[in-house]
Amino acid sequence: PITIRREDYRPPDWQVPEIALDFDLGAERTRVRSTLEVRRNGVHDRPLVLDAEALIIVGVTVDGSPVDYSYEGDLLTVPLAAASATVETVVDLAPRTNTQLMGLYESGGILCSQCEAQGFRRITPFPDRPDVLTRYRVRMTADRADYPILLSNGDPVGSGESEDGRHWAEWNDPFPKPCYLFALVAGDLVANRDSFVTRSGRKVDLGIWVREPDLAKTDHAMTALKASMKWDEDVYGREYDLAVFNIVAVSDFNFGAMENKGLNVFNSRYILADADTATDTDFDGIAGVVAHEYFHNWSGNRITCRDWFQLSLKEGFTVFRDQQFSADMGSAAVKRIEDVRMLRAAQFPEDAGPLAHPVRPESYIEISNFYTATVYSKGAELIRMMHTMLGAERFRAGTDLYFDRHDGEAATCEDFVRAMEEGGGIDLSGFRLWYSQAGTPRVRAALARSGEERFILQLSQDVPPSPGQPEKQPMPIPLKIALFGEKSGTKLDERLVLFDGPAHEIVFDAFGERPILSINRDFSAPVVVETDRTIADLAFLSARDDNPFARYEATQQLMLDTLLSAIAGSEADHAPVIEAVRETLADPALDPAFVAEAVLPPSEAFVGDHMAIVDPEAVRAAREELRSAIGRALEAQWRAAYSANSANRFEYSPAGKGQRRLRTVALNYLMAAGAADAPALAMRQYGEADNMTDRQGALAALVSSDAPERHGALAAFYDRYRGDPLVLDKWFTVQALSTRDDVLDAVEALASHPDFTLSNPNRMRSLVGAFAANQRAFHDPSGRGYAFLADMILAVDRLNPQTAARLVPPLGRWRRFDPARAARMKSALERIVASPGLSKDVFEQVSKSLI
Ligand code: B3K
Ligand code: ZN
Repeated sequence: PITIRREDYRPPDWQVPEIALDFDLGAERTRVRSTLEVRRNGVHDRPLVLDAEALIIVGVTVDGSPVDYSYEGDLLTVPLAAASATVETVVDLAPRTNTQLMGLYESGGILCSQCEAQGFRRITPFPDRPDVLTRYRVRMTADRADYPILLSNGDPVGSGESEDGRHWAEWNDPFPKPCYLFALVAGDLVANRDSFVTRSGRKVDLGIWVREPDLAKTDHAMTALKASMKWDEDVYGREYDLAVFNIVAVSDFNFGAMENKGLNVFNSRYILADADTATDTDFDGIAGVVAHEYFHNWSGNRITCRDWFQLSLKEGFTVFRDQQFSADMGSAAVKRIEDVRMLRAAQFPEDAGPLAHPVRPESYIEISNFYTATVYSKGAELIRMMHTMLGAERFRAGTDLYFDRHDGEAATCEDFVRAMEEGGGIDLSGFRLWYSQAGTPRVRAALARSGEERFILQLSQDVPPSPGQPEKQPMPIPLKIALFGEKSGTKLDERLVLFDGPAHEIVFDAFGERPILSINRDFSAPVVVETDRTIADLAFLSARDDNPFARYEATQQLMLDTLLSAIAGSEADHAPVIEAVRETLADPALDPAFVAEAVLPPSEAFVGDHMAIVDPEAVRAAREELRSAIGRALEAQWRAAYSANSANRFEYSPAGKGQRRLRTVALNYLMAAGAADAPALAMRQYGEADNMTDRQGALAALVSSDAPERHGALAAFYDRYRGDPLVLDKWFTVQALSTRDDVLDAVEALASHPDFTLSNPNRMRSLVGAFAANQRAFHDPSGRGYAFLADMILAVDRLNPQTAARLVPPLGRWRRFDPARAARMKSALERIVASPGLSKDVFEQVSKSLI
């Protein structure tokens, strides 16, 4: 396979200012006639080379005459003498047999397209690269009975009947766009319709298109869409630019959703929700993804990426924007905690492993493998750091300049940074390292007394080596810090420190008492911080820090330190953690949503990440012991929290969400305490719930227990929801994530369940993805978990390489485990890479994981 390098970027040989597409649609066969106006770009004599993957070429003409083209190795080469020409291609494709879900495919009877990153070449021959910007006119003809609705980008400009029960529609998108933003949908769909009036007074027709039985589950997405449109006007001054905005939900989709211009296509799990079938997390996810895709209209579509190495230009920025939106719509503190938890669960391990890459990668074999936590979530942290250093107002001046200067262009990360420098008035020369250096910086912070009166904060950093980058330079790290008086409890100092050398000292004058350090408040930088703070210091901050994130973090650190020393074999002292949890539960100033986050111990994976060699059994045992100790010591408090938070009517509101979350956390502690009535409480919660959050919470608690009730609950859940694929996914997931010892047997059996299928990415991930995230079960010493995952990767790869490749990273972490496990993980990888007919997606991930 060929490696593509960032340094090899060259502008396109040909531009395509206009395209007219004519689709004769059918699930078995679709014929695509495509008319390209092409223009030679610069002075050269190279032919027109179009990307074309898995297409049946019916004919090619230039200015109306047949031409001697060649089609080899996914490239269609057309000789062209003039500086401009009209090139027409006619090709056939077969949507029904397209299991990759890239290009034009069929999902539940709907024909839909997915082009990012390189799917357009599977629809029609085209220079499939994001720096070719084209105006699209699209005509679709299809059977009216099967496909009454025909949608594409932009505005509808005409429709009518044709012969034999077929009909047609035409759409026109006035905004030049890269081909990855092209979309087409044909199907038997109904819409939730609404409208939005922009701040300049233009009316936009909104439609969320689904299959008829799902219509009642689209209100939440619509509310989120309108809120996003308003928010982007208020916060970034960005107005929507077409008369129509459509969203379509489909059940077979490789990832979350796609921001096609004026026609977003969504995985149905990020659209459909009602109280009975969706959890609060689902509701939040829907609002976040609807906002994310909508925000792409400016950060991605109006200004796109010059090449795929710049992916974080649109993704990092847009994730940051959706995070800000969700923070504004609910609890900012809880949102920050959730985002950091995600970053640590997915991005930190990626950055520390064989697939580590900079936010702006230098090379790839398959670009689909680079839609990563690093490009997305770390990319968002980079934007956040700029926001922190500039402040909201100057940050806005920077984004205004960026949008102004690059509107209608394909831009680079460098363009964004320069706009921030000039618009915001800041020097970001050193900051650019964040785009080019991989690896999570480690910061050491020690607060020491110097003489009688003064204190010195000593900071040092190092950035660990990563593949291809053995030596690192120190990074500029914005650290929000504060000092609290140990005796008075008051805040003695608070500032933003820009730490940009290998080491740095800050001197504080007399406070008259010992200060306690609060650092990386709000998680101002995506780094690992090690401090010399004592258990008492952490307990102090856990009870009194006025920064909610820092307060949460102190409790987590306290729990982590406790777990790590238990794992290391010392007598586990649970008392400080229990006291911290007791205080948090008793603090009337805290909202339940925050409390629920703060009292949960860090995940098994997170604890494992802090060990030299991960010991999954020891982590599980220590964590379960701690949970049980907290449960027993505070049983009365958990009972009180459980009944205080039993709302009797579902309401999707920050307060309602917080109560439900804390209630199930309390239930889990009562289960961990071994309270005799806990399974009965769970069963009652399960039976009485008027919402999925409570029901799933109760089910998950039971499924991890030995309570005999668990069988009945699982069976009842299955019977009730077997007809609803998104809910059935949850049934697979709770079993795959169970903490019981027999998970592996259960998962293997579920893989043969009639409702399991490899061809639906949601279902596949609900079982296989969830299982690989269950540290103790996946890393069963027998190696069965690894063999199971390898089998799944190979089976899925034959259908859908993108989805298969995304399952590889858990096996790539073999260096983090003992020699016996590492050998088994490696041999699973070796078995995969030795298999004939491997996709380049899986090949890239596996071969890099073995180095
Ligand atoms: N831009 C798409 C992701 C496309 C993934 C292609 N493998 C969704 C998003 O980030 O908004
Ligand atoms: Zn995105």
